Amino acid sequence: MEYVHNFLSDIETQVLTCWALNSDDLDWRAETFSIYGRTVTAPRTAAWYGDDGLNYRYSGIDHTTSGWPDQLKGLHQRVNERAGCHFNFVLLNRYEDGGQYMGWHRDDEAAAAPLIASLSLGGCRRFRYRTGPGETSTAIDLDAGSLLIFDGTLQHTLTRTARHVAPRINLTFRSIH
Ligand SMILES: O=C(O)CCC(=O)C(=O)O
Repeated sequence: MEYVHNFLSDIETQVLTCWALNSDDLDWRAETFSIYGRTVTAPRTAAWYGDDGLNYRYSGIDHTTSGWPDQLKGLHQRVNERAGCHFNFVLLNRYEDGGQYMGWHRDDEAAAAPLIASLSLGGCRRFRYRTGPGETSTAIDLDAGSLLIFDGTLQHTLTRTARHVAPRINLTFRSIH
């Protein structure tokens, strides 16, 4: 687990946040999952990009890609250099307010490498990770412009909060086989 505070400068963070929150380029989807026969809508929205011709399939949903937008090309390169890895896919999660979240899970699909680099934009939110259910968890408050490099096979969550928080977008860079 490596937390890089101020990975982006304030101005870089502002420009990227403005694009991510407002651009029509981004096709935000409210994904639905089937859990024990019930259809559940995720409490957040998602968008994605990646190298040409990839398909990251998780929770039964295909995520196909056809290249990177100009706004992410330089960032993609810098994240690769910082993490020492060639990421070929980015999943963007958007949390409109403190009621939107991501529950405990592991990113352990055979189709993806375990290393994830997660860039945070917008409102500061609490991330927790632990080795397994019932184990003690560790919290990190993810500030705008920070980069968290972590092993996605650890259990992790983006917690709900009753506090008033600004919308948050995070970009999780991944390597899909
Ligand atoms: O929004 C976050 O920081 C957590 C994202 C996450 O857990 C994931 O994409 O697997």
